[in-house]
Amino acid sequence: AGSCLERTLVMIKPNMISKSDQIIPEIEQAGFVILQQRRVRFTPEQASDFYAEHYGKMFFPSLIAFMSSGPTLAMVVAKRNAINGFRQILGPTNSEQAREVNPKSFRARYGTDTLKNAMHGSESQHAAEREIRFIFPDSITEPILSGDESTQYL
Ligand code: DGI
Repeated sequence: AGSCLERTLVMIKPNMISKSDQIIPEIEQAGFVILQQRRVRFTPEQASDFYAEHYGKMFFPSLIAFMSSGPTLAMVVAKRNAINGFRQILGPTNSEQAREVNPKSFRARYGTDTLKNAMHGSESQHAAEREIRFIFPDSITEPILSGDESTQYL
């Protein structure tokens, strides 16, 4: 463990989908392999399901409105330690904080604030598995979690 090949779900959110041609090569240059890619237009109901853990919070209605305001580009990307590795280059949730603590991060450079933070990256192995299945229901469903080399899929 600690260096196993993982998949994570990355999304370019509606406010930055127009920058996809610029952002995608940056993801690849950071060593991530894009395995699957899909443009989705979340309905409010789908956005609510995707972000169900935040139901009831103050920002939930604005989050759902934002995520269903236009198309999103979703990708399954792979790398060793992809989940934590992508969270690193993604930066913190709040784009303004990202500009302070990690100015090179995606959210620092492309995000506006906490809500319109440009991109998504799964935050745990459990979340990655769930989110990949949510967006790519036909995706490989074998475990991606184990450190056991025999479970690697590439
Ligand atoms: O995993 P993250 O996207 O970094 O953060 P999260 O899972 O805690 O929250 C999901 C999204 O919900 C986040 O990308 C933007 C929105 N959000 C989270 N916390 C706040 C928020 N939006 C507002 N306006 N205020 C918040 O405190």
